[in-house]
Amino acid sequence: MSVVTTERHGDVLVIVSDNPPVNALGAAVRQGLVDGVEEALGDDSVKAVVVRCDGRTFHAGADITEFGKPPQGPSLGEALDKMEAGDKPVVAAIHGTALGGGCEVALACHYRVAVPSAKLGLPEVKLGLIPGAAGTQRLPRVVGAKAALPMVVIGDPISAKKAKEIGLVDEIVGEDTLAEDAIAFARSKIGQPVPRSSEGTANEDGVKDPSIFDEFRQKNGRRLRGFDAPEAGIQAVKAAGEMSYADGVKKERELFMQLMTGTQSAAMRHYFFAERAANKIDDIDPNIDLIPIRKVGVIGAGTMGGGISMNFLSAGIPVTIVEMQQDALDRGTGTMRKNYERTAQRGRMTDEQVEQAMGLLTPSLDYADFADCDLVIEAVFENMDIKKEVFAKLDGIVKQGAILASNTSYLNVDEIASATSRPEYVLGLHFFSPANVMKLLEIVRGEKTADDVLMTSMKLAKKIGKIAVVAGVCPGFIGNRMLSPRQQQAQKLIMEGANYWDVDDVLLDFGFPMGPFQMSDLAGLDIGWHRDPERIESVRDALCAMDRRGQKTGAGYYDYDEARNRTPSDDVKKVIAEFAEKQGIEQREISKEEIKERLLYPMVNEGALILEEGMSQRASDIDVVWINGYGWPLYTGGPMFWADTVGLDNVVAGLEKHGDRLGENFRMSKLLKDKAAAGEKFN
Ligand code: 3H9
Repeated sequence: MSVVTTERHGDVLVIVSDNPPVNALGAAVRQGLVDGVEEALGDDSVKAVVVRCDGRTFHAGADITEFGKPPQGPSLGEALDKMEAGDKPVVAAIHGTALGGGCEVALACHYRVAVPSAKLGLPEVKLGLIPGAAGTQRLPRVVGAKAALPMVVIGDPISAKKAKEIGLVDEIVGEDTLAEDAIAFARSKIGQPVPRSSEGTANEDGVKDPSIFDEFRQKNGRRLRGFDAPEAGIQAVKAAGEMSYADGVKKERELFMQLMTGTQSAAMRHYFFAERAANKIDDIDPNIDLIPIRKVGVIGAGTMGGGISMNFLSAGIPVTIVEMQQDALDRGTGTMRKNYERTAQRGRMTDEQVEQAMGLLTPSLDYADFADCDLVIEAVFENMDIKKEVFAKLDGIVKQGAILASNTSYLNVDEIASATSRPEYVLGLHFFSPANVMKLLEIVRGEKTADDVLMTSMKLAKKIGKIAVVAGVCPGFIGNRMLSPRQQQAQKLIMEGANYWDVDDVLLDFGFPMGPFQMSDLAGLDIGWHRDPERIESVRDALCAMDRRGQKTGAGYYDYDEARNRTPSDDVKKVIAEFAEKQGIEQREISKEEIKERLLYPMVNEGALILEEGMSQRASDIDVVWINGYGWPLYTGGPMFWADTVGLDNVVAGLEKHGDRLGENFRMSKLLKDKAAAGEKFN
């Protein structure tokens, strides 16, 4: 059956697309839309048209899987020009998410009606693109440049209500009566001159006050740093005010094509599919029966335990949180409340929602209160003996069939599981700090973890808004295991003479939010310090003894001014040089190129080892971990995709070139070497 069909309702022709799952605008759909419009225009008895979709959503965009392949059938732009050009009113009937090309379809229609739950948006920027079917030219003409900017440049969808407020939607219709209401609306417009988005004049706001563009750049500069598409989006929206519609469309096309053929968009499209692939567990039936999770227990009310608890409370799942001492419990729950209240102050939660969430929390000093929990997560001190003690205790208390999870970031989950009589119910749920904010969740699959336990955890992750990736049991799992060689290289590099600020700057320039030495200063150098100023065994000991304990003392690796701006310190450089001399390491000048290669290539190698050992299901999972947990720049696609763009042969050659400098622990991955030799890629 055709993916696009037409239905007659008296004098109204309804064009219906049905292309699951998201009614993406593939070649067949575009052709169907053109055919439908031609049918309407060619038939005198048709007086108005409705464009609608069956299934869960209005068109959610162009078909991303077609990108990079030879174009087929009519382009979306051509189809939409046809749709807009006629004199019979065309009404878009929107439910679900009218995104990207879908929003452009709606814009090309003369009118738009939507159900209250619908969302509209131009998320192309999240794929490293801008809209490519005149969205950047029609939208500002309908809603004004000021309202169009965030939609094109940030790309978050807006609600139907907001869309009505800014003039993008003409009428909100009944949630369950969209089809009929859209037909009635279309009929009410018969005989009236049709408003064409391409002829709108709302874009004049940007001509009258061109400062809105710079203001927008300034306000969002940090968030958009390193990305190419946002600036292209700003230019396209600006062009909508300065150029004729036809020239504006040409400009949009130029910018779109530049982005489409660039690496950033390829990387971001890779990430789009990577995030969805990470959800899938290769050897488990996705329809397996899940364990109902109605109540969660959390051990530890510190930063981690509190943050973990908030995820469930926010999702409406009751949490019992247990601490050893009343004051620690009070402090922990107090912090959780404060965090919620701060969110409410920022308008992202109502006071009622704060009370609702906190109302689901049961603080306790007694493990016995975990008895009826369906999932218990421990977030206690990172020490194997303590963890095993905790799990043995849980095993005796928590009902059979419940999941027991460790938030360990490093330890052997199989060994932890061995402390229980039910290792198949044990797994790792590695949250990242702050756990109520960070998106990533590493789910560590133990040797004996049961399939339903793993799948339940995956689904639960989605429910609490996390991006979950499955990792196998190995020290540090995926994320911290790959961080380790980078940290080792950073330390080695400064001993060999690299400026520590160059090490930070290389990572900043690459797109990380922060380098390792800035990070140490921010966290505080005295974390885990023995506190004996006489005992100086490392650079860190020396700095702490000098009372350079990080940002909080105004100095760490860097000197800090009042505004916390950093300046490199000669004193620190000297301390490092003295240490190097003591260790017999000769210092030399080290280029930024070498720094970059020695920080990043060993990470790729570690990722390859992780794959080789089956600790990650697929290379793209590793990319998802590093982008969401460690600030790896999205526009490079993650470490493994980035390595593909560098060329695996270049990565191997780089690693071989640095040879012994990589340290005695360095072990080249066979998988990496083989792939490089065969001219293959990870993705
Ligand atoms: C664009 O429109 C360019 C234009 O300006 C014109 C150019 C000329 N294409 O996310 P889900 C798949 S750029 C192909 O799990 P949800 C997805 O991979 C596009 N496939 O569901 C998954 O497959 P699988 C602008 C797509 O309910 C399945 O559908 N639009 C597309 O959590 C279900 O997806 C966007 O960027 C697509 N466009 O969320 C919107 N979209 O089951 C992108 C989805 O095999 N899409 N798939 O893993 C989304 O944001 C979400 O999918 C959506 C649904 C919110 C719609």
